[in-house]
Amino acid sequence: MPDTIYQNPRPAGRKGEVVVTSTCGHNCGGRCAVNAHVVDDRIVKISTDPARWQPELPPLHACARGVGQIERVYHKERLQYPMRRTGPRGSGQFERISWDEALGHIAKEMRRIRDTYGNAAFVDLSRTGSTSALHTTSGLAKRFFYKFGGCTELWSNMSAEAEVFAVRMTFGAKADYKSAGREPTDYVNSKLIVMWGWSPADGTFGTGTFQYLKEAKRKGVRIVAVDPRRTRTSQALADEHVFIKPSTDAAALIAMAYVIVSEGLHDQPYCDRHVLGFDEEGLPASAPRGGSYKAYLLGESDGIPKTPEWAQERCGIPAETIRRLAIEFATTKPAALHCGYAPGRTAYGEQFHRAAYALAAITGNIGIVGGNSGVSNGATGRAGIKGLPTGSNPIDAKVATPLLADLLEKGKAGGYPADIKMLYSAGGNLFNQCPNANKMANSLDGVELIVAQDNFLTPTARHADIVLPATTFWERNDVHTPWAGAGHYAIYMKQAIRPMYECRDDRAIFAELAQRLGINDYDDKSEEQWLRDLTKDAVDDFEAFREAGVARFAAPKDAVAFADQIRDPDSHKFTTPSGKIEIYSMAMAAKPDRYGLGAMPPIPTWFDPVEPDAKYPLMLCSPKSRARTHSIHGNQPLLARVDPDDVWMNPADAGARGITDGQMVRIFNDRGATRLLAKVTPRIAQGVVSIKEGAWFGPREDGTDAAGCANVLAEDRSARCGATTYNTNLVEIIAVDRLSGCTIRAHYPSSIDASNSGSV
Ligand SMILES: Nc1nc2c(c(=O)[nH]1)N[C@H]1C(S)=C(S)[C@@H](COP(=O)(O)OP(=O)(O)OC[C@H]3O[C@@H](n4cnc5c(=O)[nH]c(N)nc54)[C@H](O)[C@@H]3O)O[C@H]1N2
Ligand SMILES: Nc1nc2c(c(=O)[nH]1)N[C@H]1C(S)=C(S)[C@@H](COP(=O)(O)OP(=O)(O)OC[C@H]3O[C@@H](n4cnc5c(=O)[nH]c(N)nc54)[C@H](O)[C@@H]3O)O[C@H]1N2
Ligand SMILES: [Mo]
Repeated sequence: MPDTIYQNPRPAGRKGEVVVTSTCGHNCGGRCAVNAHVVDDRIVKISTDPARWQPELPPLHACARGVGQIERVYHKERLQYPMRRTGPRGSGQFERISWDEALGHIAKEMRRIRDTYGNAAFVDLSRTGSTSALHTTSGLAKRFFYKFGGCTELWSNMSAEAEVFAVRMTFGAKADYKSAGREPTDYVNSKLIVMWGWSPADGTFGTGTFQYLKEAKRKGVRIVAVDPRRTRTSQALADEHVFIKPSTDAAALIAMAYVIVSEGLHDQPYCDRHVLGFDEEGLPASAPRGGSYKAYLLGESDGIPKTPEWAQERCGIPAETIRRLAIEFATTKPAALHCGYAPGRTAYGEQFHRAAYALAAITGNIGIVGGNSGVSNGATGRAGIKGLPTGSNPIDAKVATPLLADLLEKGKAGGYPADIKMLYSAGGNLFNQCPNANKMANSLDGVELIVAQDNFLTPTARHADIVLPATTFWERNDVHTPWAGAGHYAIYMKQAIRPMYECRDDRAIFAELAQRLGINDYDDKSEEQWLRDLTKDAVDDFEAFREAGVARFAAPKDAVAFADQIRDPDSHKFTTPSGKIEIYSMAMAAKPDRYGLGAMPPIPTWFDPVEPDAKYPLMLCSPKSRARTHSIHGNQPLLARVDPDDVWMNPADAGARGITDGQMVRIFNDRGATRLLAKVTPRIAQGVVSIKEGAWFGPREDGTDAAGCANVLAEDRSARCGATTYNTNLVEIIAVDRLSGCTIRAHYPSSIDASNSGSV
């Protein structure tokens, strides 16, 4: 603790301005200094950390979304008072009511629903609108529902469940994905960095990460990108870009391991000492003969050697490239594999991450300076700052998040814990962010009460019966740690302005609702007392922290996760059953179908991700927009200019459909349709198209979404580990005649069934 530095990241204000530091409280991948310049209780300007780049004390420079907070907070569509629905769900017709009426109605209905149907009839849809320590929207809602007797819980992480799971299975029950990577200060120590489905210059992945990568490039580190898109990160940094089809990464990684093993380039002593399941040595007696990864790679267990030619057919990377990359990765030490979450948001996403860690393991790159486990998060975790205590769910009713639409449609009849009667969404927009938006919107008839607590009338709030206006982070005090453990600092989010309109803090809303339900211990501390308590293990001078804005904690002892386990394996075991890195997971072998979502084998294994379907020949992926944090900012025209919405198509795919750059197109499959301008570009692999996630679902009367919402196309399917599968979806695209509003049928490839294309 004596190492903590308190730092002021504010420029001087103009005369009459008070400048206060905060940070976007959202789930945006960064955690930057966002300063409000305030005059007479109004934010007149937003600035950021004026410091220049220096790797030892990286400045916390905000991006366009941080600057866009001024457009957001004073947006004319801010929710101003509680409202009750007057028209059909989704119509957007509401009337103003008082807080007393709104909370009274919710409390009365919640009691009735609990008495009539039991607690499993409630689903908590609260999510990541605010991810700060105290006013964390999902934490506040959990605390509320758990004290109320519980609810059906969407248990899996929408971002990274495949990684959360794979980290636990490979590195042990106590390994946390947020601290299983390495500090960006270590990037310069690598000889080779492979960015695999990872683009921190588009989807922020830690404030400063892109700067550190640039620093590594300046120092001569070779960088390779593997992505269906030539991303901004790849353009700026990569010496080589390798195009791959989404959902097929495990094939490429497995074939790389095959090459390394068959050429004898793996690190045998490292495997002997630290790894379980690379070869037959040390496999538990319970494992089948030929159960090792090596046996699988060489085809000894299934008769199929996992050659680069085998992989090429599946992932689209030329066999020669796979072979060359594999040899380079194994012979350039230290080499660091950096995975994004996106390739894990696929039908067999856990296999991707497990195959990636296996590659890092067999080349001896885990736990060493300049190497990496495959995880791109940092190595620090939350640096001792606690989150709001939530308690635990008194009832055992869990559903994997990607199945929300199916849960709503089928309830008990579909094998789920209950027929759902009430949905409560505080700081979430799951009708937009979960897959299969149309199915969700069409499955609400049996739901008796929907409450949305937000800053805007989002697609989710538009379907609510009662809408409650929440404050933004500018209107309260809080503390925030870096996103996904990326850095060792915290930001004090100082209140900049008084609560606007009739808005209330999420914490105050839940506290009052709890009281109306007879729960008196929901909130027993003042805001300041809470913040002191949550930070006391990390911050030695609360006043200094509050005054300065940023607390910089000491860096972790090792910049790379698992350094202790590799340096001194006898005293530091991995928390897996064997104490080693488990390419062969004993936990998975003991219980292959962990979640009732299908069996997962103990070693990384290839599964075909999608049924080939002539009707929908294009593979869709939906990465992040620089103009949004998920759906947040989706209603801001100024900010939208930073990264306009469009659908990326390869010239060959566009040409075959008579589509030209800038033309309006219809993107569709059996689940729905949306429209966007086509961006025809060689920057995307042939056969793949891409839509930035988060545009606001806006169905027109014919059911077509008009705004480019990727989730009208995504299937509500869960990976076996509980991960979402946004990047395993097939679509077709056709040109739309903008003048007549009709589909241009002349350009149909003959294999396409026009019956679902309709008019736009
Ligand atoms: N197709 C596709 N879909 C995806 C993804 C993808 O890759 N592809 N990615 C997924 C990922 S990684 C994630 S994390 C999820 C995110 O899913 P969500 O967490 O549902 O996403 P947001 O769109 O950020 O919604 C947050 C909501 O909180 C509101 N909000 C902001 N601040 C506050 C506050 O202080 N109080 C209250 N009450 N509300 C507030 C915002 O207005 C917004 O409506 O989306 C997932 N959806
Ligand atoms: N601007 C911005 N940044 C964000 C966020 C945001 O909303 N906006 N959200 C934050 C959050 S909550 C999260 S979880 C992270 C998400 O972080 P990621 O999941 O890493 O981000 P994505 O943008 O979904 O995808 C990263 C890259 O993977 C590629 N990709 C997609 N599918 C595949 C595939 O199957 N295989 C391979 N090899 N590549 C694939 C995409 O083209 C993209 O370039 O981002 C964070 N950063
Ligand atoms: Mo996420």
